[in-house]
Amino acid sequence: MKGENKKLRPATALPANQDLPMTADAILRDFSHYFGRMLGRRTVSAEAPFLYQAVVYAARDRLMERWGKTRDSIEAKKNRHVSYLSLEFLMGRLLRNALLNLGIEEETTEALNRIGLDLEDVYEREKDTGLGNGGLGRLAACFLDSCATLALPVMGYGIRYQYGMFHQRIENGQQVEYPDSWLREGFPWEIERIEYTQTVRFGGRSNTYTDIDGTTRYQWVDTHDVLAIPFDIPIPGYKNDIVNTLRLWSASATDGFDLEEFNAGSYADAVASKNAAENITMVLYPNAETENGQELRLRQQYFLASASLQDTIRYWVSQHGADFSEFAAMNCFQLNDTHPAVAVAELMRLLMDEYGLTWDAAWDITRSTMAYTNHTLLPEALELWPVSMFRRLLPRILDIIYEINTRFIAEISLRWPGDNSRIQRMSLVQEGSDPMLRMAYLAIVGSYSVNGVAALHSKLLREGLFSDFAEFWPEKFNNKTNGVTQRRWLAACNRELAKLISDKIGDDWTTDLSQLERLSDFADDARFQKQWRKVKLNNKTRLAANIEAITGLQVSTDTMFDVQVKRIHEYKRQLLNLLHAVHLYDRIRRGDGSDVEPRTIIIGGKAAPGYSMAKNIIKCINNVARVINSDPVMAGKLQLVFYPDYNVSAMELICPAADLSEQISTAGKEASGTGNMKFMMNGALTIGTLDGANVEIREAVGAENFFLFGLTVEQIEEMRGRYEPQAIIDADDDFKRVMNLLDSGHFNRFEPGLMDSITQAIREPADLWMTAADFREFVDAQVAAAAAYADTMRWTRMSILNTAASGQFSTDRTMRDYNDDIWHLEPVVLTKE
Ligand code: 26Q
Repeated sequence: MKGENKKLRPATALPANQDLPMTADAILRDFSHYFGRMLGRRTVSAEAPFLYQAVVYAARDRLMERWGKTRDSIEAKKNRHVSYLSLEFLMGRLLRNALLNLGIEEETTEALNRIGLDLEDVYEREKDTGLGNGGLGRLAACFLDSCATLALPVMGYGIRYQYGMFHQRIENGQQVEYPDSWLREGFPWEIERIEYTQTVRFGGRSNTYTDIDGTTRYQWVDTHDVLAIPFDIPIPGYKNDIVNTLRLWSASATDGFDLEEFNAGSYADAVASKNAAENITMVLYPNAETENGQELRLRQQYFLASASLQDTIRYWVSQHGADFSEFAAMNCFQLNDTHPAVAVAELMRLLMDEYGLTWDAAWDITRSTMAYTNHTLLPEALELWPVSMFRRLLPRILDIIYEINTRFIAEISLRWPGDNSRIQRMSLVQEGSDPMLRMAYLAIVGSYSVNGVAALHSKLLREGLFSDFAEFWPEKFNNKTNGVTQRRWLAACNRELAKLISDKIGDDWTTDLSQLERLSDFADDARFQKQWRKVKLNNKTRLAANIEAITGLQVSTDTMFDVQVKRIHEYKRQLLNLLHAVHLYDRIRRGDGSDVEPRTIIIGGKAAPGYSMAKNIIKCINNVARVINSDPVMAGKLQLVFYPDYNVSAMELICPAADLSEQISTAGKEASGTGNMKFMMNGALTIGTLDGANVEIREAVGAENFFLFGLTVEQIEEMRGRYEPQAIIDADDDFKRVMNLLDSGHFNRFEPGLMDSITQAIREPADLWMTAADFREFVDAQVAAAAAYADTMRWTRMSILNTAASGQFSTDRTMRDYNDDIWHLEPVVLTKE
């Protein structure tokens, strides 16, 4: 019998299962099977998670078939493919998107209706997968949707944090963080693939030895090893039967973990010490760009990089043996910011130490497979790691980075002999009493492509932050303007608008967003305008109900919904928005509000737990909101809402309901922004500075349909050193009154000093964000926006034109651009059985 078994080929596929029918009948049958037989439940109640889980399993079966076929087709063709390495994938909920992309939303609705259930309630039962902080993480999620839809063989690699982005509650106006235990009730989308477990090493020391050919080789010994266990999540393309993979790594202790360090008597302590290994993937860092340096964070980064690269190499060797001559032609690693940049050195290590390649061969491969995307212009946000920490945690990786640096400096010296200051500027090591590794420079030196995320951002990278590198390697630098997926951010989140659009121009826009242009023909069509307004009103009513449910506030849908939702950060200038709210309050209170257009100002976002200024801003917004909302004089004119626990699902409710989108960062600070695109697509108008992708949004929609204000990047730079905010305040009566109100304690009667930090920041000549400089133009732009809103026909026209012009902000376009210039992938063609 044993002999018989051995004759089986090790990887024989089972005969393909019959395709599951996509009918309501079949879905209901499978739902009942999972609910009753697998989950073992009898009575259906919408509150319990089981109902939702059984629906997921029924959908997942259908994904599973397509997943297998996609994998087979990729393997058969030996297609080139991309690994997208990211510490964050902010996926949000998955069910609605999966049903939409599978094309079975109606059938599933019907199936559940038959047993008296509502699919919308089931959707609401799903927790957000909050494995990201904000824009960068959500961008990765939109990329995955578009790659699957374009049939591009792209696999996401990330970390399966046990705790995702914290939940925010507002207690006494202050942010309080609560853990996000999103896995507690189980996560039915994932498949644990223990067969692809990898081992990641930490600590120990680097050793040299001479091999049989007399070559000096390196060994990393006495390490503390941690297992990386992959969990796969299916990523369906839109109605194309493609299912790609998001692979998330979870840390687990090896059986021998630290056992040797304990004597026999403390066996229980030794087993308990497994925690140290498993901590690596315990929690997502909710940091602001500028907080750096936690050792556990470095462990996470290396853990992701090493496990993912080993996984790719394992697959390569299974297909090609240990011949790496074609590896670079078939693989690309896209680094989502510098967070996984240690992959540059880890790939070198694996190729040299594990597979015996020479430095030059390994370096050729590394430099032609790694590509780096930068997401920030704030110089203080560039990642630096202490050399000392690397030496302790990743000694062999440090050797390799030093060697990369030595050779790189030799290259610079050849081009600019004797230019020592240039060498110091460009070195991967920032010298000092505590020398630091510059991860962005490692990423640039080790990559064949470096891109920014909006035209302005990429230009500023070349001219500023990375100018030395752009001078050395101009051909590496390029731009890839961000986008968002219209499947989630229009088709799924705004079904009523989606239907109105499809009724007018057909539904090709779901995979070709440029089709939306055709809406501009109807911008002045009175009947269409009326329908357009009706949809917006319904969405506002839906959001108003949600706001009332979570805050108790009743907001009036007869007002302009003026929205700013995003992480709280000084550069995003929620404070400028607050100053405007106080200004409107002041006008109305003084009886000067007869021409103030009624508004509901909605602000939402989380502050990094250690970012005290951001937390103060939240507290101040809440204090001002309480005064405004309880003043009867404001009734019907002005409301201010702080929307708590802002996340992906909240945005799905918020962006369809917004009239005005606040994109008011200090010019030159917001790399791109992507919320701006979601709002535009859903017919909101933008009030914004010339920053990030706002520049391209304004070009696309036309200056007359965009409320521009504020200093340009050049003017901001020009003003530094001679900025006098107090003089600006003194010269502006409106501004003076706003500051007087804030100073007077009007918003903090029983909390003396509360407003001091923000009023000081505004008056600070060294204020990096120059909030005061843009106050007057911002207020004037708001007046222009209010006037436009008061003219219903004009506003509706502008709203339609914004949606119509949003075509280029689809991640389908972004992914085509990445593919044309960086990846060069062939779309997967599904092979017939
Ligand atoms: C840093 C140190 C330690 C731990 C975490 C971090 C960390 C985490 C997240 C640093 C940065 C981030 C996220 C950055 C981010 O979201 N950037 C945004 O990326 C978007 C997509 O390109 C842009 O649209 C935004 O402009 C940019 O701010």
